[in-house]
Amino acid sequence: MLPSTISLEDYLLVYNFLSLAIASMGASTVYFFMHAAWVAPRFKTAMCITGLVTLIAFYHYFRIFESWTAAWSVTQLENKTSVEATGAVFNDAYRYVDWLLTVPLLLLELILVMRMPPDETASLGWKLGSAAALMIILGYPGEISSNNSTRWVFWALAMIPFTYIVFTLFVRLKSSLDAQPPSVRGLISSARYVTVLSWCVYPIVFVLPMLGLPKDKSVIGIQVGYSIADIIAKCGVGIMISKISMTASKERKLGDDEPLIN
Ligand SMILES: *C/C=C(C)/C=C/C=C(C)/C=C/C1=C(C)CCCC1(C)C
Repeated sequence: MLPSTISLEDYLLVYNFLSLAIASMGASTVYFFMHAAWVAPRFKTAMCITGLVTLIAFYHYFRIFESWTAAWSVTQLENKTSVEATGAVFNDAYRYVDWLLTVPLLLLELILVMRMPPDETASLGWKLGSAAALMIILGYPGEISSNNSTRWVFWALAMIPFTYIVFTLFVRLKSSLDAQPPSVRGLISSARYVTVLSWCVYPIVFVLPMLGLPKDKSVIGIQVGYSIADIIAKCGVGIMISKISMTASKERKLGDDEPLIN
């Protein structure tokens, strides 16, 4: 639920961050799909998935932006500006449906660049993907509640699959490092840190209203916080994945689908 009024600065801060997210997701989508054509065949799936993630987010940010502008009526009369709630619902579900689709795909793109044996890729993909879906589904009832105890309960429940995913990703990406060509080891290691750190932003942003932040400020903090984290986790990590794929593709001539390390 939105407060009945917010300041013009706060309204514009969210407006501009949502707008930045639309631009970042749109531009990244073009960049990733073009790179899918330039990398060696074994990386094409990872690059296509990276592009799908930002394409799905591009659409949802458009809808979130629309929902934000519909939720407020901004009037500027001489030197008096006011931003009042119109009563239209600001739909949090766009964000959660977006995550439900993009988080399992993001995990898959990371697993794919690790280049584990196919059966291990599939089993890890299913395990992490289902844990991610569970995490988002458990977070949603908390997100739409303005009752702090309800929020804490669902936060704590969602933290269980979250901890499992972050821990598994951190350990598995680390153990895959030794099997990677030296030219991409540093990049994979950075992608691992950027992913884990950006993911940790979400459960922190979620608790803003529970830490006694006034309602108008927590609405702003949540929208700006999630938008920044999404840009880093989707566009930033995607750029690292394209860099890894391009670098590793150059290790052998393009089109060669042999394993780089036997
Ligand atoms: C592109 C979107 C990404 C990477 C979204 C990631 C979302 C999370 C890691 C969300 C985690 C949450 C918790 C760990 C507890 C509270 C509820 C959530 C869903 C915000």
